[in-house]
Amino acid sequence: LLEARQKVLKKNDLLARELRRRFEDAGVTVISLASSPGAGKTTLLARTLRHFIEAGTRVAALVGDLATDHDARRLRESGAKVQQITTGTVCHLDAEMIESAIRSWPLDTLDYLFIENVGNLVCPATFDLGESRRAVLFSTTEGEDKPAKYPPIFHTADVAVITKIDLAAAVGFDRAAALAAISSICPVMPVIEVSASSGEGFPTWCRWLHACRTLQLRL
Ligand SMILES: Nc1nc2c(ncn2[C@@H]2O[C@H](COP(=O)(O)OP(=O)(O)O)[C@@H](O)[C@H]2O)c(=O)[nH]1
Ligand SMILES: [Mg+2]
Repeated sequence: LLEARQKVLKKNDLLARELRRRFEDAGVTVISLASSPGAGKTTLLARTLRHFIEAGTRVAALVGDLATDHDARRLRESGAKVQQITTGTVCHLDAEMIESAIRSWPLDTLDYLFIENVGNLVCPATFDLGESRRAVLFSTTEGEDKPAKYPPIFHTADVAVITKIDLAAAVGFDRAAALAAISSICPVMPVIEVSASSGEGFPTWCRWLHACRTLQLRL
């Protein structure tokens, strides 16, 4: 079983490496979002797509769920090209799913491609999607100890995003404990605190996205 699992991961890693090369050659910055269900990935992404489209930035998104195209329909309202990937019983996206979703996409017409992973803090940690940067989100309503409970996804992420900060006071969110939990797992992890509803912290999220792209284009 272990051998079979290692083979699957190796195959995924090779394909992800190839995807990353294609994304870099096309000049597209690929940002993936992982979180537990309901942490606010789609809401943040919808606001991000709207904001970028208004600014004339070329954006598209892939979104993974076990079933339904609800999120893709929500995200398409921004005007961006969006494709839903339904995984059936699979609890994460993998590089093969990404490759087949973008096969006919002219990548060089994009500045950013966002990938919303299946809601889950466990399985997405193991699967490289060829993304440039990975964001892990957790909301003020989920408790402060998520990083301590699910270290692997935090280890593989480039930024931690605390979402729904408009609800922090109402749910008694202990901000200092949450920041300590993140830094105990990843001492140098940047943290962004945002409310996709009120827009608080949203400019910081956008600045981080811009920095990712600037860095990629410079390298
Ligand atoms: N108050 C508040 N609610 C939010 C925020 N972001 C998302 N939500 C709500 O949380 C629920 C789940 O959000 P969704 O974006 O679908 O989460 P996903 O499953 O991670 O994609 C929805 O009812 C959203 O309206 C936020 O910043 N503040
Ligand atoms: Mg969603």
